[in-house]
Amino acid sequence: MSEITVGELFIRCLKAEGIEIMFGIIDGAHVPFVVHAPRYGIRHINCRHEEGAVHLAEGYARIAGKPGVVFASPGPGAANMLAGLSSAYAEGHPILAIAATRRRMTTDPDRGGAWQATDLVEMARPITKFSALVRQWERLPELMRAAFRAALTGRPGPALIAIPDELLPTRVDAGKAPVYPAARYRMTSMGAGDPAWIEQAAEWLAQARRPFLHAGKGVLWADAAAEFGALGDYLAAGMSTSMGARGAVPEDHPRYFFLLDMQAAALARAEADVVLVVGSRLGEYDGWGLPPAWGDPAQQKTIQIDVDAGSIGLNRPVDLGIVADARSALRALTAAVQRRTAPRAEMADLGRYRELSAQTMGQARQYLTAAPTRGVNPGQMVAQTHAFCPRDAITVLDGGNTTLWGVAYHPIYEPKGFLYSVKMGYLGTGLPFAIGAKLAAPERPVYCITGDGALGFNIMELETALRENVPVVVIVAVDEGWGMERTAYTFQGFPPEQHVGVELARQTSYDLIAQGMGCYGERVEAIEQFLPALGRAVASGRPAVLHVAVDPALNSDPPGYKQFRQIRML
Ligand SMILES: Cc1ncc(C[n+]2csc(CCOP(=O)(O)OP(=O)(O)O)c2C)c(N)n1
Ligand SMILES: [Mg+2]
Repeated sequence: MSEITVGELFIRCLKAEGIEIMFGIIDGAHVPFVVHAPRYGIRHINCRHEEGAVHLAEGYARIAGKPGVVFASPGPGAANMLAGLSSAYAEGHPILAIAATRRRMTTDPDRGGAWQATDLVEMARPITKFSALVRQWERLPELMRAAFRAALTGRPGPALIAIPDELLPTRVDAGKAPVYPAARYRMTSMGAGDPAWIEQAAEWLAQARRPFLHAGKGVLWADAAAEFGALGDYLAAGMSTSMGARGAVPEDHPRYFFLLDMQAAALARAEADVVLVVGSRLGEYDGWGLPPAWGDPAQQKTIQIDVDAGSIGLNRPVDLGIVADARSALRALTAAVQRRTAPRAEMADLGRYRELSAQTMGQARQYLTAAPTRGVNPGQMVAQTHAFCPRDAITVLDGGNTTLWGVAYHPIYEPKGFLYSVKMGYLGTGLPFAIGAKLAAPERPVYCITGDGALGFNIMELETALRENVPVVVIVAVDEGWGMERTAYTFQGFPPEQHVGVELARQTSYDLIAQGMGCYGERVEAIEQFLPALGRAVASGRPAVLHVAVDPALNSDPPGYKQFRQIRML
């Protein structure tokens, strides 16, 4: 008999899934499992808030292409995780949340007056794909498999496992609850889909005069950006991506249509005869895949490829739905197209669409040239960041209007080069996403462009970044307020003296907060100071914060504000 603790069994279950890193805040209850992590080659990242820890794990999961693991203490610690899980659930990112609970005698069910008794399993249910309490240690491996299976099958998402603290130090016979590798307990690839349907899709695409391809985040999750682009190039098709999948097609590609280039994208899609949608549910920011943002589904053929059967035909009717792994399916589809037709040289009417794009770009440029009355034009801050960072940088956006400037003036060129809380607009995710991303890809530069309000939510994670040696660069646009809400008041017709609750203290120095935590910090008051400061921030080799004083008036009137509202009214 091989005797180990349930805590060690827990770690073995993580190892079976290939977990190399986990996030969280320690509690005495966790000691029996965390103590084994180093021996199994699992690095623990000690965070400063459980919500932040989930965001770190989410940023990590997106870039690493692996589940993010987070643990939290009974009661408040695990409750703090829940807000973070709501993000991962909405965004469709796999997180395994582990919550210790207090002894079952007092908490299952709550006796009344018990220490740290919170019904985490029920609270997590609507924001996870699986949520369960481990009542018998013998079922631990099985429930862990169920959690990973749920998190990683179909559209990914979070799962929660709760475990009573008295179970973890218990010594047990490991032979009675075998642990085996991931490939033996869940689908690791959905394959290329039904070959007959791939042939049908290839037939339509080969005959199409105006094919159009749209990529969702599923393309990134399947590592299929190269295959997506190859098919688009072979067909000389127009291409677009969802907001979350930005970078799946380099945004300087001649046949790429940006989400906020709304008129050109809508027209190109409306005039297509065959539309291929890969790894996207066509949600709200995609205009639901319907007119006026897209063509009439009755007049065009729609092919949809998705790993999740439940996402097929969800928002736009399809003519052909293929449940498959995006990369395998795109490879098979491209080969089948190549057997039918020669590569196409040109996209019909590209010039006409590009005229519309140029008009939109022209309008956007006006914002860049506006002179600030004090501080910096936030658009110039973003444009200079863009010019500075290499093509393979990972850019993280956070904040209100700051994100609109970021979206307008910072094209993304590489897959997995862009992180933003698309489904939630969840302030405070930026810094933790950036740290998680850098942990997953230490060789790629990571820049977080954030509002001052947004940075405040999880700013203590700078200490995490310093301690764990994760040099991310944070560029904070300081307009001393919740800028987007100033815009919302103005938009609704209220003058500045009626703007309740939008001001933040002008005394706050984010550069000094960073320095106070041992990070690099510098203040920028004029645009000429920006690039040299950015260079020094990167050269410091430490986590860095550039406090950029932006003109509050300019920041209250960013490009794209109306378009963002407009999209959400379709
Ligand atoms: C967690 C969370 N709380 C509140 C909001 C509502 N909200 C959206 S934008 C915004 C203002 C953001 O201010 P800041 O981060 O400073 O960026 P700015 O608009 O000033 O550029 C607020 C409060 C939200 N989206 N998320
Ligand atoms: Mg602000």
